[in-house]
Amino acid sequence: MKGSRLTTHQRPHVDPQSLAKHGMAKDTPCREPIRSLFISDVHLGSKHTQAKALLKLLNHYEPEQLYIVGDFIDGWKLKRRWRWNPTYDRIFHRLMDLRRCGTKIRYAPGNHDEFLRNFLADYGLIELEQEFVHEAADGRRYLVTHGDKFDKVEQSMPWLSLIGTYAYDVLLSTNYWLNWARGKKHNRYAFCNLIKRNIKGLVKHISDFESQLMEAAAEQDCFGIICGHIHSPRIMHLDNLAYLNTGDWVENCTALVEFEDGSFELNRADGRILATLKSRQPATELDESMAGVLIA
Ligand SMILES: [Mn+2]
Repeated sequence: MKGSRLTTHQRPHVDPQSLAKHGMAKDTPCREPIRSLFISDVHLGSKHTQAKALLKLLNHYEPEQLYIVGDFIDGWKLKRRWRWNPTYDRIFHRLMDLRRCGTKIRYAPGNHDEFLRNFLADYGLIELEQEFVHEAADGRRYLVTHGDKFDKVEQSMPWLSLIGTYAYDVLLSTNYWLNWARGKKHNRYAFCNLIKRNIKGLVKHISDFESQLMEAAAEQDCFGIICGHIHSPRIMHLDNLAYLNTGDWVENCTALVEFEDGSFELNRADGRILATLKSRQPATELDESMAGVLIA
């Protein structure tokens, strides 16, 4: 145990501006110890990546375990055009600092960094696997995987997936410039979210994806699934199964945090808590005495 669990009200928000104001640069000691941190879909190398916001988040937390749940590097984009900047280097330096401080780093590659799937192994510094089973502090098991293997379009119609990727890029750019023209600073990708929520086929596609992943978790005797891929941060609890999607660092800037009691929070970089999942309640003394009566 590294630190006590703060309540939601006591917990400082991860407000990038306030972090900058208080001088949380790369050398600043970590501020908030947590049990686990899950991030996915950073897409380093894509022009829409929010790398600076991610760096601030990584500087804010001190996780015992860090899971990178795929599409961290956008190999598709880098292959077409090499785009790298100093913020990316600072992110890698921060990861190395975390490793030196004792954080276990586990990386499950996605479809955009699938070249890493040729190198699956435990390298000591980093564990690279197709999927992991994460045991939370309350004993619940979670299957951790990017999720593209359960994406029907990705698997059966890669050409459509590729067109979708270009369309998504156009949508992101359109959204960005629309908001720039309006002078809106907050929720820059609201238009993008609105479009995504209103395309019927896409909504069905997402719900199929979610239920398939929950089934996969149940097959492996897990309580829940932790994934990324569809850039839709969400915590859902259905039929005694949990679905936790960490979101992304292109549109939503979200990360999933596990605390010392096994509870989870889905946090946005601006400090908003999008959703929570309570830990499994320990059996109370009354429950235990009742169990004794029943057994007798
Ligand atoms: Mn993906």
